[in-house]
Amino acid sequence: MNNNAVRTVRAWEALDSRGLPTVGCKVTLAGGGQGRAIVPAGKSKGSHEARERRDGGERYGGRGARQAVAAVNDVLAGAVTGLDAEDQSELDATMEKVDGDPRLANLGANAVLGVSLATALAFADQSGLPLWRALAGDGPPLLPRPMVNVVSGGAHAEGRGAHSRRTIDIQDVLVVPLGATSFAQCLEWAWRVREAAAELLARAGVPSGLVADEGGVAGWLTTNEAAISTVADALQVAGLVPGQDVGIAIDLAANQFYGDGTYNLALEDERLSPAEWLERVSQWCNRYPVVSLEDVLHEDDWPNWGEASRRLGQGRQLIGDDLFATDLARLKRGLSSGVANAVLVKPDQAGTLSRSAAVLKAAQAGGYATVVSARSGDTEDYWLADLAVGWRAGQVKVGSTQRSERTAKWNRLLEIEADAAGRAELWWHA
Ligand code: 2PG
Ligand code: MG
Repeated sequence: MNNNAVRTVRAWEALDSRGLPTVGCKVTLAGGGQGRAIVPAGKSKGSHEARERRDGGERYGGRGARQAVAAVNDVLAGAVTGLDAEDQSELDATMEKVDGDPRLANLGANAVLGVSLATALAFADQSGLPLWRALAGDGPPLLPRPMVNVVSGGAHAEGRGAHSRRTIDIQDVLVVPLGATSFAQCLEWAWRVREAAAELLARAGVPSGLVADEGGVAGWLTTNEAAISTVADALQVAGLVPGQDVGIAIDLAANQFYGDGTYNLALEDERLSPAEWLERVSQWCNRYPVVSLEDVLHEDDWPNWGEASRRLGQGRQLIGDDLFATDLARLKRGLSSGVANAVLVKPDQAGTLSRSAAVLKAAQAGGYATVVSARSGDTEDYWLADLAVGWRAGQVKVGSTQRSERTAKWNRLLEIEADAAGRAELWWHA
């Protein structure tokens, strides 16, 4: 019998970093290889993502994952048992067929992804290889350059406001250590900036110990721009050259404050037309060393995305997250109309590893940059780090330099770099 044949598949209800239920899954192969994965979940989700299955009812406020777990144990296990774990595309295609819905709404994308991931890990284990090596083949690893969260707002800091103080509308202000020459140095620089930002806020009387979902400071600020200027000031305090050593990245997550055709900043009590909003973002880009913008507009605001790409995408990374939703058809629309120039790749948005890899490859073939990303509700797993290296993605976004579900991925990347003993490459040396 083929050692790589799937022998058993078992799922259970696990918890993510927000304490919400998710799917844990273990796959064993005929040769004894094992893989285990826990599925992450987003909060600022786009409407074009694959569909998670949630139980409803009273348990966990309706967020239970028992139905998704049952879908694995009662349906998917039977469908994939005996399949060759080396053939990830066949395995994923089989599950897509059994589900029957393009967005995997019947069994649940959380069920399907659990099996997809655990099988990839089981195959790597069976082969005696780390997952990244099983995906990348020979050659030194390409470490991704990280984008690291410093100040958070929007859905990621929800509930962190108090009295009349609110958190910012834009979701994440992050740093990209452009000039660092190793992954370890990237992290140390990002840590320095986060420390300096927290210190600056504390000195200004803003509580900085309050941590958002991804480990960034849940800043109580009076304007959205203050979050960006704080990070820009923190770069100087940290002794790093803005725009050269370290650039600023912003995930606007504009879906979250879009309504009735306008972009509505609650903090400033402003309702901006798309043109006014783009003008505002463009001013921020002129004032601060902004090297990357994500979800600058609503996910279906295609005409304005075209305008944004012409206006803001020159010499700057423009990432589609909710816009592309790790969906090949949406990415192709972007590629053919010149919308954005980079894609965020989140396996749970796609529902299978094969779909995620196809989006990544199509983006790279079309000259778009690729950023493999965790979710705001993540887990202690580190397979995402292996995917970023194995797929040669170039960039990774995992959250801040604290909270164990974040450091699990950073620690894995540090380990891969250390194991390579000086042979690892870091994407895009300055
Ligand atoms: C994002 C992600 C990760 P969420 O918007 O890029 O930061 O957030 O998982 O809540 O969608
Ligand atoms: Mg995003």
